[in-house]
Amino acid sequence: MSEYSHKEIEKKWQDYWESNQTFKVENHSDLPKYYVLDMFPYPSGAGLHVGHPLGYIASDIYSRYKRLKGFNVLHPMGFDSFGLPAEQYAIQTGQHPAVTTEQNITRYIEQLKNLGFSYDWSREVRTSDPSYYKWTQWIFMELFNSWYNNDTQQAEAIETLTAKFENYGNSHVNAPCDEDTPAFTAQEWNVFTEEEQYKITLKYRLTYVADATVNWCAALGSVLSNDEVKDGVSERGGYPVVQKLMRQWMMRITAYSQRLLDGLDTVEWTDSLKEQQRNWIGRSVGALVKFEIEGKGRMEEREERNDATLPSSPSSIPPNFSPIIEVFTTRVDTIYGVSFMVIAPEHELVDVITTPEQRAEIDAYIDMTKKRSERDRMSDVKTVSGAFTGAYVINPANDEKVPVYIADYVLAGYGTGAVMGVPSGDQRDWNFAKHFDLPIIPILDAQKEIDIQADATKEGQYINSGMINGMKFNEANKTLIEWLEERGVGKGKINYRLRDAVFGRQRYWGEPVPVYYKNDSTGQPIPYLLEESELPLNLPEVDKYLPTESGEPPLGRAEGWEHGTGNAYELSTMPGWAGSSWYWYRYMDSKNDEEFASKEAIDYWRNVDLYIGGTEHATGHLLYSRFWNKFLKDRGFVPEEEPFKKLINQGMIQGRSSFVYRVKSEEFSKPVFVSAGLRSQYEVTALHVDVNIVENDILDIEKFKATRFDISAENAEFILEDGKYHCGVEVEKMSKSKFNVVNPDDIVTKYGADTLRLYEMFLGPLEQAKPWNTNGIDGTYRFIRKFWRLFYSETGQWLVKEEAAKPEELKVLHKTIKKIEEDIEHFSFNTAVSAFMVCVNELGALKCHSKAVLQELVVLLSPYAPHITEELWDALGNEKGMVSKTAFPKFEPQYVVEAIFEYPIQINGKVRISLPFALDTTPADIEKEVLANETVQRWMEGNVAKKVIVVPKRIVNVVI
Ligand code: ANZ
Repeated sequence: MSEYSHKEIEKKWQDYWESNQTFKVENHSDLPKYYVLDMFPYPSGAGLHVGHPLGYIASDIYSRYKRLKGFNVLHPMGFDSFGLPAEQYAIQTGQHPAVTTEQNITRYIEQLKNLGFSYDWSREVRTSDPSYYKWTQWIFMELFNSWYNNDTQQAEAIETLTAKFENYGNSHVNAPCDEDTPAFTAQEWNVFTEEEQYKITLKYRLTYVADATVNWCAALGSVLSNDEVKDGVSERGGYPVVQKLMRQWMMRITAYSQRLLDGLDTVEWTDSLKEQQRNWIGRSVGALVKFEIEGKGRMEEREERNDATLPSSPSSIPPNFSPIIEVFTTRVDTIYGVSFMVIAPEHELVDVITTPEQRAEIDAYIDMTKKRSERDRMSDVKTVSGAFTGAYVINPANDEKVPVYIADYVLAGYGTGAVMGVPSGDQRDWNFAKHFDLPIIPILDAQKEIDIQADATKEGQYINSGMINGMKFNEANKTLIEWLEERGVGKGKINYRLRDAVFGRQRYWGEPVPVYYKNDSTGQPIPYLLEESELPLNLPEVDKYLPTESGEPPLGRAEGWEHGTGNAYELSTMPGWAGSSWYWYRYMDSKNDEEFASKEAIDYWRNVDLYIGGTEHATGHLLYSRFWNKFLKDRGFVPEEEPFKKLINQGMIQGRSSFVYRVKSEEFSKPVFVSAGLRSQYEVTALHVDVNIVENDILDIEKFKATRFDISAENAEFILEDGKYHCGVEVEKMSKSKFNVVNPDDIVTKYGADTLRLYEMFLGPLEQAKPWNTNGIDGTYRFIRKFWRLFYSETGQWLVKEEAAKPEELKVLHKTIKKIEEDIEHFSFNTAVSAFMVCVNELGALKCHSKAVLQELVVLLSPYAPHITEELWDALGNEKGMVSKTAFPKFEPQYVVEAIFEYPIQINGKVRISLPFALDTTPADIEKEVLANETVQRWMEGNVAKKVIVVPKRIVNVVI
């Protein structure tokens, strides 16, 4: 093929790679391994737009580069194919989500294949496929069969827990468990019935059922995780989300809080991403302090009347009630500044301590709080509100009596849901004290009344502060914690903001949870796991994808869907993040029926070396994946503590919207549109126009007329500039509603995948957000054709010769090799593309046709533009279809060393001129030429040189 035809070339090589399985990799090799992973897509009905492949192009370039560098590279692709959109569509159309999902995947694969990615497609995974979700269910079962041992700092099989119970009861067990876990001795354990024992273990398992406050989205009919809720509405669809208490499957991710933090120090992620995870986990070092309740609460009233249940009581007093409120504080040093206590409106003691006089006020306040989400409550720092319970507690440090309030700035789910209010230490407390006219007790010498949040760690000595008077921060803390511990009224405590993860969705299109229920002796349903041999538990057919009339999830509609006889299956399905929390292992061995991946495969590939994807997964997917990975490691299934060694977030490609301007005038009987440059002369309304009928910002008026029926554009009038209609431009999110979606297929048809790949990289640094601009693509397309011209003449003649390369050509080549290698290593793909452009221009100017040079350049460019380079590699007479399997060109420094040196020439110690000499010129020849030079002779003013000193590659000095 002597004329560059991207259509023919790209199709030819894509077919060749496919039929020859060029990119299939084995799970063993003498070569070192390298695993490059893209965050796999959810196959949406809209297909890919040009923003989606950005990360995939970068990862493909890197994969191809690593292959050339001698690595065995695993580079797979698959689909995160359970999820809400397919289900919403199913609800609207009655189409089974499996059908639309399949269609969407087919379309995605077609689009991805058009771009020439070097995926090993034989390893493709789909999370909604039973052969895949069988293993998601299996991991769930492993989690259910495990507990977390704080002493060994790892998950262990549940049998090691029951062995401890048998020998010591649970007093020696140091493990996260449900709050209502009773204490028992070995003797007691051993006489429990099997059922009682089983129920105890349910409180320790890494997945468990609990009542949890969840984000309930009625419109979506489902629970959402915190990272799926943005500003009080669902991220998908923007529907209202409210707080609701529901019985849910949960995952004990909090057991891993510290390890999730520690692991961040061992991975190569950006600082900002690590910081987001650290904040999400939210470690605080502080103390728990017990305040005894005093005063006229209902508790006392109860004692007076000697009556356990008060007549007006909406709830009863907790069984293990002790008259204490425990607070969590990070500033125990401020305890002498406490002038009130605030507990969360949901705190279990609110009801118990509220006095009859205060009840109405408290009830009204609680009602108000229910309407606010946790997020609103946290982010609102301005509104000061609260209500007095009528009760008091005693500060254990100084025996002072302080009033107890409820206020919604205190969150029920954090710490103990109670805080000691220190107006002189905390801004919110200060605001609160001012509002309710509570005392502000200064505690540091550096402090004035207004000088709140004095950083005690830096300066200041405590005043009016009992046992810590005159001390500095660290000493004060230490002294206080010791003192509290000695008296049993407090202890040091590390708290995490991270919450256990809700693991249930009331939806159809997700993994069924491999659990069924059997009633216990009291008639309560108790969850039991399926046998491993019963997996996968297939998603049953239902008549509709909606909840049942009685409000059960859609799986409640499945007829005859039960385990054995009459044991109901769990009706909720797993959340979106289940299937994506382990998928990188499935790629290692995606066809395995016996295991989620074979041990050999896992031991060879270990973990992901380079992971590329969007920032939106910072606290969701990336935390859950790390959690499951650590769990799998604890149980001996995988070797590495962290799943993703290096992670890069590609920046978002924004849309470049085009606008037309409709004149807002009654005068005209038909619609009138004015070109952008003239719009200031009229009163106009800007309307989005489809970017696909705009080229270089010029509107294709005929197409516009034919497509905009909504504004009866077919008889519209256009006010033009130089005969053309110029569109206005704005950068916005790429989305259908803004008519700025550019489809990669269209670009590929017009310019080819190689050009698209180069252009996407050329747009700017990978990690930055940048607007798509189709206008610039011509330049890249020209580059590709110029590159082709080094091999074929305009008339289609083969230009490449076996002749030896000239030094200038070698210099250009090796300069480029060095630059490209450095750039790829630093993921600086945009600068690499410019370097290629410079190189091709320079070789063009040198009329370079040397095979030795051009063949190296072909290899160098192949990761970026795999099709054209495969074609030329073949034309150069190399092994067909193998440009990706050759070696990356080796940089030879000697070719780039400057061949000439500009010598400064001194006459009697003063530099007068400079003269260039080839580096291999002998000092004798330099001396001769310097003395013969006219300018030098003029400066010598007829004198004879006494001495000429030539310092090679430094200087020449002529002494007269
Ligand atoms: C007294 C104090 C004095 C506090 C002072 C701070 C400054 P982090 O770092 O986020 O862990 N707190 C405790 N539980 C809370 C809850 N459930 N809702 C809202 N606030 C809560 O913050 C811990 C600090 O936040 C704790 O330390 C407590 O206020 C408050 F000068 O106790 B501090």
